[in-house]
Amino acid sequence: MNNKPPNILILMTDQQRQDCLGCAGHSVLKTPNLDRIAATGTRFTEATTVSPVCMPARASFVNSLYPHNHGMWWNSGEMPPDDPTMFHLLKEAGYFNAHIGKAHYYVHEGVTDHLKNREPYMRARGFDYIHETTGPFATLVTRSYMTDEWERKGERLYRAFKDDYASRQVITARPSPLSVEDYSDSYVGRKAVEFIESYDKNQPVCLFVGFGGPHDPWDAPGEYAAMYEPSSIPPPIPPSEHFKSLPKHVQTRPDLTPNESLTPEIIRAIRANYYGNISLIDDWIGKILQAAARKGWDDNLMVVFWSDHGELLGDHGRTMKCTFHESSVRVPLVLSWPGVIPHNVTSDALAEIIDVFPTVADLLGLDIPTRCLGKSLTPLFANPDCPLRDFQLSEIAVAVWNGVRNTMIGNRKYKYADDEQGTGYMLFNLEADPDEQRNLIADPEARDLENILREELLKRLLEAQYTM
Ligand SMILES: [Ca+2]
Repeated sequence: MNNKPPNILILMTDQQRQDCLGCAGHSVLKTPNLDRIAATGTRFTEATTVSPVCMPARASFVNSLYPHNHGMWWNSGEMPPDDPTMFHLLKEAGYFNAHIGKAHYYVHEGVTDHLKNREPYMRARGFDYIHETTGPFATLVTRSYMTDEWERKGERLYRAFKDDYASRQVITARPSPLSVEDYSDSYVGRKAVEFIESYDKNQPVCLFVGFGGPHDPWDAPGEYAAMYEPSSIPPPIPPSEHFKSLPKHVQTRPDLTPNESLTPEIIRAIRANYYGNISLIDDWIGKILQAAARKGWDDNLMVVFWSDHGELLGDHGRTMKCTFHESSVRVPLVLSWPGVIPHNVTSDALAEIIDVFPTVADLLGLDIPTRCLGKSLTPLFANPDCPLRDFQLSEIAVAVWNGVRNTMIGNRKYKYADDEQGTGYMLFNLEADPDEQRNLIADPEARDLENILREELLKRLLEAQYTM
């Protein structure tokens, strides 16, 4: 263990699938910089989100609790002011905490007209430097330093951005009217580089960089929109017969855009554009790592890379997330700290995104707060076969479908989901059916399996009863 505290970079993307990394064996997508982080660290191939939607997942990441603990089951609510976060712990340990880009720990749309008005909220969650941006859709209605810059440029950039979005009522892939330089992920990447270059405090720093992409609406700009040839794009998992028996929120995009517009051509086009957006972010991650190296940080640098949830991207005839299918709940998760975390290692342990907080605390030699419900991954760095947990838990309530709470439990072999009445609606044998084509919930021969998984689900919920 290095005795000097490392600088920490937490790099996150919004809505990036677990399989969308070059180092995960993707057949088309190239992510050389993310691959480099993985080569210098440990990549968790089976990591899942504890909620397949923005705000609950992000709140859970910073407080290591599940949605049923912190109360945010959807993109609504706020983190309680006295809720200790990973950043409070780092601050107590002497860190200067900076946030650049999308945080989304409170509602962006309709609550404030400019994100700078919420800096006291962010400060109360442990951040010392705050430069927030909205995700793509909230940018239509909520201003930020990014939209200020667009307006300052005087080229009607903000107007062009809004007009473009207004014309995307059906699912489509089309380059943003913004240049590569002005595109939101370039803005976030550039601000992160500038922060690193100008950092002059005599404190270790934890810099959280939140990219708003590759979240839809599939508007990667300029050359990135043309980087991947649609005809080379791997096809989606087809819809299956059982799909129509699933709850409405599983069948349909929460924003109600009809799935019928998802033709094979559109799916190839949105996939190609999504990959282009990931490549744009990957290029910026390369520049951020270079800036850190120029500053001498790479002598002792911890890097965490993760995403809040996946993206169906045409799988099962649907886009976006909010379901418990693999494409939606599995996320990339990489931790790197050369000399401490084993390099070029993959682990298939059943990690959850709430494990990062206790892992970072453990690696820094800090006491893990007892209320953290995630598990430290550090025993896996010494012994990759060390048992972690038997099942992963994920929760969501989709507001536009009456907010019914849904809970999932799963591992590499099985997956089960039910609603708040305890009615099971999803049961997959992932070993026999990795594409989740045969829902066994109504299969009399699967009753015993369903009962076992429901019991495991209840056990996990009993183990995680902390209430705010
Ligand atoms: Ca998200």
